[in-house]
Amino acid sequence: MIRKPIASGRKLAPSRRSALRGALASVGGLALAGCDRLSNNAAFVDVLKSAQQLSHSAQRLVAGRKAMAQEFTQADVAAHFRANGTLVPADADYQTLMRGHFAAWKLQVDGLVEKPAAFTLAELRAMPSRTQITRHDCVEGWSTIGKWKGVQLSHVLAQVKPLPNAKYVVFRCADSMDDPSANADSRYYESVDLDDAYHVQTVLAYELNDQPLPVNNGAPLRVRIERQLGYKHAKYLMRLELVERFDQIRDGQGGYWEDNGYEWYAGI
Ligand SMILES: Nc1nc2c(c(=O)[nH]1)N[C@H]1C(S)=C(S)[C@@H](COP(=O)(O)O)O[C@H]1N2
Ligand SMILES: [Mo]
Repeated sequence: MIRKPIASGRKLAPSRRSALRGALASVGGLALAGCDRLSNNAAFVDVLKSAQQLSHSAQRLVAGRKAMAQEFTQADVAAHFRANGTLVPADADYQTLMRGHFAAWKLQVDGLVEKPAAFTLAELRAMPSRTQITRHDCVEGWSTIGKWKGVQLSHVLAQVKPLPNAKYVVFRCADSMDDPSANADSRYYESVDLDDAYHVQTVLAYELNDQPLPVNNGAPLRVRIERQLGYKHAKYLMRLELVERFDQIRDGQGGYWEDNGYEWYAGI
């Protein structure tokens, strides 16, 4: 399901602007090769300027996977950030962590890495942080703008040192999606490739709207994958696993909703 692109009028990030400039320069170069009189022609310059009003999706084609998701201002933040999916994991191990205010919680980071590690919330909070106000788009057709604070996933990955064959990050969550007493593993999970893992706006968020991340929204830690739909933004993170392939995990599609028929790459 592809959602409608955001309307124009947004401010381009510097990296995006220079990519766009490069693209415009080559458009100009091609045209001038055919007719260099046009370079002094005001109408032609207008054509170039209008190219700056390219649709959001065309800009994305120009700038590629590094393009930034739109960031908003404090005035745009919704009074209440809607919650969806699991609201309070019923799993006994999560319930115990929650009762202890997540003091005993740790994020395990392992798989294809040189130095597997486990990080406490205090350790993650002590790392350099990024704050971003973004719009969350759920595949069900609703959106909410919220302010997130967390540590960039790239920063955490730099500490565990992914091996050359690592291609995806698998997010393992605390919440079982059906009867948590069942033996089969039905916990929520997700995965992204390294382009998204190292994206500037991919953060492991521990704050929402200047408050500790509420349980409804994934306490103590959830990931933000700002260029993709809501179901990629795994809540209740317990473990990050670096893998070369995910076709042998669960039903092999790379995520709980993917195993139920949704797209693995849910770009917006
Ligand atoms: N662990 C876990 N992560 C999850 C879900 C879930 O049920 N469990 N739901 C997904 C869906 S469909 C959406 S839209 C967002 C909702 O995040 P929110 O509750 O903060 O709005 O979380 C995503 N991540
Ligand atoms: Mo969603």
